[in-house]
Amino acid sequence: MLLTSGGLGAMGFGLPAAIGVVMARTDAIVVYINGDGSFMVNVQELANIRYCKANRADSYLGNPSNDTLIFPNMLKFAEACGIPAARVTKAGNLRVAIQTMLDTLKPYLLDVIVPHWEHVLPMIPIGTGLQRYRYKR
Ligand SMILES: Cc1ncc(C[n+]2csc(CCOP(=O)(O)OP(=O)(O)O)c2C)c(N)n1
Repeated sequence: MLLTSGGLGAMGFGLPAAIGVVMARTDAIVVYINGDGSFMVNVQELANIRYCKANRADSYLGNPSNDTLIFPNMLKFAEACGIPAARVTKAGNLRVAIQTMLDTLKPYLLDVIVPHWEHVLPMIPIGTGLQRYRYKR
């Protein structure tokens, strides 16, 4: 079976489409062929390939107290793109890490690991907007 977006089709189609075929046709060996530019459009789906065993309302990205279990390894993404990067897992190291980032004065990735039980604030109730958080003098 050949699945294709066709000539002049949408870049980025291939990798998610290949994942879909793997899910639908568990008996098939799926080969995904793509240009590097199109691969980059949805390259984050590589993480999805490892995630897809369960549905979750939040993402569990490994254990911050064990660097080798953190997934995906954002530092390697940055390295692959030639961008300096650092990771912070403890709140006490955050200030220095941010200062290092700001002092770098060029593209820099700071991967700040936040415990998954932290809330995403502000919570915006359905039907309202951000207006109520607007800064008032
Ligand atoms: C979403 C989207 N944006 C832009 C284009 C126009 N476009 C067609 S081919 C192409 C370059 C594709 O590069 P790559 O995936 O590396 O394949 P190559 O042809 O270089 O082997 C572009 C920008 C497109 N088809 N889809």
